[in-house]
Amino acid sequence: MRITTLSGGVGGARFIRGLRRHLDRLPGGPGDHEVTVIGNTGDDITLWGLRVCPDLDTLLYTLGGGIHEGQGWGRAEESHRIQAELAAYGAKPQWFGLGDLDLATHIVRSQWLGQGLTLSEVTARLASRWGLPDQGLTLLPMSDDPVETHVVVDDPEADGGQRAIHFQEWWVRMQASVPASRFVAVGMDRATAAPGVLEAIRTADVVILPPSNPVVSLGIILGVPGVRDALRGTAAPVVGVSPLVGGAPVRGHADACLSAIGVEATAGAVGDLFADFLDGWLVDPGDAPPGSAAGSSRTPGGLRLTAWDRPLLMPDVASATELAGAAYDLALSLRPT
Ligand code: FO1
Repeated sequence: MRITTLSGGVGGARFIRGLRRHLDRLPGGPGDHEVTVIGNTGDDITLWGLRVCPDLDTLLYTLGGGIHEGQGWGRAEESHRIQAELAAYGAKPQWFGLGDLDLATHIVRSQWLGQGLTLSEVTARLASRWGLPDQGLTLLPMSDDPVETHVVVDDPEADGGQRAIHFQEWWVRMQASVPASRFVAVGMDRATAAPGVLEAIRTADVVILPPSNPVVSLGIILGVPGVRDALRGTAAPVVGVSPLVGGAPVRGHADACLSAIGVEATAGAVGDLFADFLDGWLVDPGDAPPGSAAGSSRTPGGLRLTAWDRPLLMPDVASATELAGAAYDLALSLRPT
């Protein structure tokens, strides 16, 4: 089976790691299922002349076994000697922590990009080092063209009373504490889907949207020309997993992002964001309308909800494997017989 997923950073990566483990346990064994991950690149930032791709790196490290498990980003066994030296020189910014091992990824990616390789080619090389192909995992950036999510915030001192800041500054330095007026995917107007992205959606047997941020991760990938149409047109069942439990994000600042686009922070409202292509939506038991049996309730927009029978949380690999298995089974149940 060919499974295609769209993913942001931490939650998506943990879910896909669980999905891979679930598929490996199925009777046919690991070789029976190929998983393609379309990774968000809107979080990308250039620092000290280096191209940093946080969501792609979180996927590489999580799926390749090098992730800092507690943070969900960056490397395990990390040191920060270079960062301390940069601070000693007064190099800016100092709010984005780059570890010594992580820097090797940015250095080699920047070198290869500088030699003319595409982001897809670079990502394939990085994925090979992390053993993803051997696991039946293909990681594709959503686009080879640079796209950066910027956040428009109110600023009385700025012209017009607003200014745009890079997503990472809003997310990391401000911890999303400043209300976002809107998000702009800078470069999206000139971007095209990376090679294989639209095909992976169109030819999939199953498409799954992990519990990534619906606005700044999945929302950005959906903005890549052709992606949303491919999701609407694919014969594969498309199943998503709510990133909210009881109106709050499981992690990150999805609620701050949703309020910026005027969407209620509920599983149903988020599901309705994708109702034009979703066939199933897995929600926390507390988020299914009261009294509804699994699979029989609907979002306000009419999307069919299926309540998972335990919280959507993924505190460990085993729970991620169970949740991913439930999403996969829901998708299989929606395949035309
Ligand atoms: N997140 C933080 O909260 N603080 C950091 O200093 C930080 C550094 C960082 C470096 C590399 C990287 O790949 C991710 C990093 N992140 C950091 C996480 C990152 O901001 C988010 O994971 C994504 O951009 C949102 O999914």
